[in-house]
Amino acid sequence: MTDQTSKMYPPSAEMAAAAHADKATYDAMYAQSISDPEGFWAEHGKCVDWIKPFTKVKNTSFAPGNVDIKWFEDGTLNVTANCIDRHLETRGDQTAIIWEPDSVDDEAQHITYKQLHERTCKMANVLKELGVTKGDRVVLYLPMIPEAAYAMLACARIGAIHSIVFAGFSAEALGARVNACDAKVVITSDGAPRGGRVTNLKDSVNQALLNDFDEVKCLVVKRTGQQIAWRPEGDYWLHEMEEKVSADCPPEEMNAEDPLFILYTSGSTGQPKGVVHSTGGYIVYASMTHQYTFDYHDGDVFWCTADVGWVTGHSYIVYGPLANGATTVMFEGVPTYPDAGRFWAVCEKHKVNQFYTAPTAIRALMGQGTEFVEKYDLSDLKVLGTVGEPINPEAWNWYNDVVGKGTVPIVDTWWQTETGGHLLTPLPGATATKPGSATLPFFGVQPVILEPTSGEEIHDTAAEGVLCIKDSWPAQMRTVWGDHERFEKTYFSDYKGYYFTGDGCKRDDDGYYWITGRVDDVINVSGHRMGTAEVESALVAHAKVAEAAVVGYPHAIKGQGIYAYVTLMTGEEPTPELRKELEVWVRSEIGPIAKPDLIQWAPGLPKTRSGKIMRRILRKIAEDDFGALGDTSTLADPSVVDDLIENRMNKG
Ligand code: 6R9
Repeated sequence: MTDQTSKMYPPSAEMAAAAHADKATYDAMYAQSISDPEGFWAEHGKCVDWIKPFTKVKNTSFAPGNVDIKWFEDGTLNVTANCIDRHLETRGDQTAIIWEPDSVDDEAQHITYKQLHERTCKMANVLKELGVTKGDRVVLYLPMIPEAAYAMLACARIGAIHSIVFAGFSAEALGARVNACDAKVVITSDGAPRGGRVTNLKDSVNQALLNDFDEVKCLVVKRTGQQIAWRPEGDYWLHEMEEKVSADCPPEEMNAEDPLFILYTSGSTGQPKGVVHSTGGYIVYASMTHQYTFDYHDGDVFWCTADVGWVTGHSYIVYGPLANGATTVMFEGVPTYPDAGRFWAVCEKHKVNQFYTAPTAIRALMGQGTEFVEKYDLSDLKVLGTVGEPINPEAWNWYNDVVGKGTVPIVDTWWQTETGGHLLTPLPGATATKPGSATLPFFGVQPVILEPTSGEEIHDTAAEGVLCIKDSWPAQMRTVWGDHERFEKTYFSDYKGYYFTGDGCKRDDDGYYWITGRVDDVINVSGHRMGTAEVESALVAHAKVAEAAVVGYPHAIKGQGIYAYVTLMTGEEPTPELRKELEVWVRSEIGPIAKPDLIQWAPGLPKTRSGKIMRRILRKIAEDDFGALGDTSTLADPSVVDDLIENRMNKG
């Protein structure tokens, strides 16, 4: 690893001096957070306002059969009191949200904290009118419009639990998630403009609800004014309901451990998991990571380009920035519309100080040339961030040289839906960075590298294996919705006493961490997690498909692409039309992000004698790496592999 570790980018002296933490501060705070977690979090837990202050800080166990995670357990608070009310006196007229619409012809909106308060309270009262009470679940299926933030906060205001379903998911996927958490209300909009095209979200909601979920109410935001089909009963316009309710809605007093939200994410089985996050620990950690990782200061304009349908949008568009009284940018569009300069045009227009995006977006823009960046004044940028997948050094260098002009520090933040906030990340004034490394742990985080087979912790500084975390941090997920056993089994059973991340990792001689990618059957497509089993079950649900195996393969823009091996039912012909049909089928079962990039017809799949598909071999074939298939002696029928290779070479 010497070649990778040789190039270091230390923070500038100005940055180190002005930042919340320089190296000495980071070192001291980190040391305290590990030697005295109780003391450290007792102090930093006060970064939010409590209704009833906590007296207990940490009560957590990763013990097999008894996994239990509680932080600040006797404290009470309300997240919206922290994200809105406490700012009203000092910054009521400051912009809380800058909304940048999809079309450059539409005007941006600047929503002040006072307005945010009013809209959130109104929406909260509308939810109450619809019968929503504390603990009820509300599904959000919305474009990137301010109402998405109001809806999240409105739920938090009254103690309802939101579950956001990415608006790019299909009606099928939406229905499954409404069902899984037994939601009372779905909030959606008429249409959703994105990249100049409009999708009809209400149609998908109707498809999802009409047959099986008549009793689920639907609250509709008017975004485009297009024609939509109304269900016979149970549909309501938000703007009509808002006329009838008051703008006063006192925040509900919540226990620190009450759930704040559920967010479904892919794992190695076919069924997505409902990741449950708590109220107190989550908001403390979202606020603190937002402040330190991005070195956020009062008055800064912060832009995270994620969608609120992903955890990144939860923690770093809405909860973290608003808890800190920031101005947060919410962008409805895509990086390449109307052209590849849009991100930089928006940075210039709104004088963005911290910009946070994904490697897949950087790679896509990198291919379009530097002139799209150079046209714009990016001199307000102070910190650049990345998240979602390992960033390759070429993309890192382009981000650093072309966007940051070599003077803006890059924070490569490693974390997960399950972790609620950053676990490995540089701090801009403290950490010398290396292109491609997520560097060092955040306060309170104890990463360890285990030998994958024995599960032994590797204590040498330089190490390679699976990444686990030794002890809890406040924003750790608390359970899988409705299935605590699955929570224990997924994260705490392979390596006893540790939280297992599912990622492979190297640690170099300087103790820096380098994520090498998932070690389970999860692939990372454009920074979105996709369980191979989910795509497989969608494929085999098609009448003409007998069997399917899905693996990831290297893709220049997406990081990983979806490669599907498909065995057809006897008598079915493998035609180009059928290939198209299967692509459309998977889109409608899961959503466009799950569409296979390549489908290879497979007369047979390589299986062991006990019937297990040998994915290792399928991965190698998909990578065009035929020389290194490894041991194939346990295959029931080794000739299957030769057929697949031959077909792959003929691009069959
Ligand atoms: C926040 C988010 C989590 C998985 C994670 C890892 C990959 C995320 C990364 C990264 C390398 C980074 N990942 N950030 N890999 N470097 N900076 O992305 O959550 O959608 O749950 O995905 O993404 O593999 O395990 P989520």
